[in-house]
Amino acid sequence: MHFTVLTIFPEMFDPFWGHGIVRRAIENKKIFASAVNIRNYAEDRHQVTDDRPYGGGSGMVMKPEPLAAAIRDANNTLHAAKTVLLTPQGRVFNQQMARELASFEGLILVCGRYEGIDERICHDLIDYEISIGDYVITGGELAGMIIIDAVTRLIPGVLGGEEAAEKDSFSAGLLEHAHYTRPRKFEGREVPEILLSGHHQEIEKWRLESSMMRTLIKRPDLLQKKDLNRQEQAILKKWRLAIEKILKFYN
Ligand code: 4FV
Repeated sequence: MHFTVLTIFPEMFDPFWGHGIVRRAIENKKIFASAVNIRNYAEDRHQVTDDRPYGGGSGMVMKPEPLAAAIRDANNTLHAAKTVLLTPQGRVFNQQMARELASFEGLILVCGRYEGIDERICHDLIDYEISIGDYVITGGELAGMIIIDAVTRLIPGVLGGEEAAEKDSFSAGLLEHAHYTRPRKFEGREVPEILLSGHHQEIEKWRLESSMMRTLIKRPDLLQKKDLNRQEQAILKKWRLAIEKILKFYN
C-alpha cells in the first residue's frame, strides 16, 4: 500500500511516520508513505496556494492549479491510486470504509486548509470524499493520519500474531470485550475468575457476552443493525428471560 499525502504542512507527518505500528510497517516495507508539499506545485515565486473566495466572505480558499498539478503528479507515480479528499462534506469514516480502502494499491490523501479547496478539484480529481466526523478542524492533516493509521493496521502482515485485526471493535459489528492484565487485584478490584481458568472455550464465551453487554449498553444502534448469529441470539434470549423473570413481579 502506497500513501501519498498532499498538504502545505508535510512536516506534520514526520512524527506520525516515526512511531508505533505505522513506523514498523514502513520499516518492514508493508507500506510506503510520503507527504508532499502542495506549495511545490505553485508556479508563482511566492508559491501561493490560497486566495480570497469569489463572492466575498471571510477566510481563504485553496487554489485549484497547485492542487490539480500535485494530484496529477501523484497519480503519474501510482496510476492505480484512489484520491481521497478529507472534508466535512464526506462520508463519515468507519471500519467498513477502512477495509474498503485497504484493498487498493495506493491512496492519495488531499488535506485541505483554510475554508476548504476550490470546488472544481472535487469534480474531476477526487474519487472519495471522507469525513472523520461531524465537527470542523483546522486542516485535513489529522484526518489523513486517522485514515492512514486505520488502513495500515489492516494491511496483511502489519499487525503481528498477537495483534489481530479481525478481533477488533466493529470487525464483528460489536464493541470489544473488556481487557485485563496483571496485577490480579488492583485497588480492590479482581480480574474475572474465568479469565484465569485456562478454559479457552469458556473464556471465548465470556468475551462474547462481554462484547454483547458493552455493545447493548454503549452502542445499541450497532446491535440493531448487526446480523446476529445463533450464539449471539441465544445470549440476548437468555438476558431477556432473566429480565422477564424480574419483571413478572410487576404489572
Ligand atoms: C474535516 C473533517 C475537517 C474543513 C476546512 C479543514 C476542515 C479545513 N476533514 N473530516 N471533519 N476539515 O473539518 O475531515 O480546510
